Amino acid sequence: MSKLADKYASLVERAVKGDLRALGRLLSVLENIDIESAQLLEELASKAGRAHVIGVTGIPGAGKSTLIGKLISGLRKRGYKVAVVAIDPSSPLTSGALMGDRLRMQEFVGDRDVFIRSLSTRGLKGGLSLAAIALIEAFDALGYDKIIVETVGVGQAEVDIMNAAHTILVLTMPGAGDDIQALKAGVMEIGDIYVVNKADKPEATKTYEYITFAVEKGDIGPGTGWIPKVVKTSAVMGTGIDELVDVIEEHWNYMKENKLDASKVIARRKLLIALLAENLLRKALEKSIEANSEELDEAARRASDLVEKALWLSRGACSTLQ
Ligand SMILES: Nc1nc2c(ncn2[C@@H]2O[C@H](COP(=O)(O)OP(=O)(O)O)[C@@H](O)[C@H]2O)c(=O)[nH]1
Ligand SMILES: [Mg+2]
Repeated sequence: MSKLADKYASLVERAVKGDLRALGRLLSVLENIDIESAQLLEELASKAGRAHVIGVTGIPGAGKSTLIGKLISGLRKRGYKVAVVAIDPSSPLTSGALMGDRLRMQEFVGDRDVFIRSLSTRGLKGGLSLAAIALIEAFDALGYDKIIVETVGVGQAEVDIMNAAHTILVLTMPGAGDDIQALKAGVMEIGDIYVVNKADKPEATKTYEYITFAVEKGDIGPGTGWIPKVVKTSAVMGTGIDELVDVIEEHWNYMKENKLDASKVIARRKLLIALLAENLLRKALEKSIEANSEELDEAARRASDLVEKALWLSRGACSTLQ
């Protein structure tokens, strides 16, 4: 391990052993990346690439957080270690929604194989896409089998993050989205699985039929050859969850059988590298105003290393995809 990363070695070691406080600190370091922690991230990323990343998106109020709570239980029953990255569009300090997410996830306090992290869109020095992908790499390296990412799916960062997911769940609810335009916004049209949540409401049948029709017509879908599945759930009543977990597993198997899982990881790494290089250089340039040329040199060296890695990855990606 490099000298710089020595500083974090014991944190990583303790996190691997299941020390949740150490894990929390490690994640804070990664969320606010700098030259030192970039090296830590690279080392973690070198151990990652195995986890199944599940993106959950849909308009606010569709029931994403509630459903994720149920999904965690469903995945835990099947023996998986689960991490959640919840991206909240509002401030960490004032947001009731963030508190709500935490409260709803309280039932998992004490389960060492579940870890939930909320990221705010504000206050992250390196930006949201970078922080979210860094967390995905870290959870993956630390042996989490399923990493669930919740976002509202609008905005470039949210699109970046959903593109880093192997399986995209798009949540709709009765009444919302009974119009193709609603499904064409952001990443809504590239869902692998469409979930009609709030199926306890009678209007759910109409929404289910509507989405099934759009899928059959080929209006929506990921374009990978996978025909999207449409599933009805009631996160509140806990119905449809087992079926949803089955479909998520089916999609994961499809990705692996068609060797699409590795290409998703490569795409995620390329984005990570690009964001890191951009970030390191920007920070160093800002500092160069204070005439700290040593740090600028170091950042330039690290950025050029990163560019080399990106080129190497691109060549790797070509041979994987051919
Ligand atoms: N009737 C009904 N309400 C639900 C269901 N799932 C979530 N809700 C409610 O919808 C509201 C928004 O849920 P939340 O999980 O915060 O949605 P998010 O904004 O998509 O994360 C809350 O009041 C939930 O209790 C469901 O299946 N049926
Ligand atoms: Mg939510």
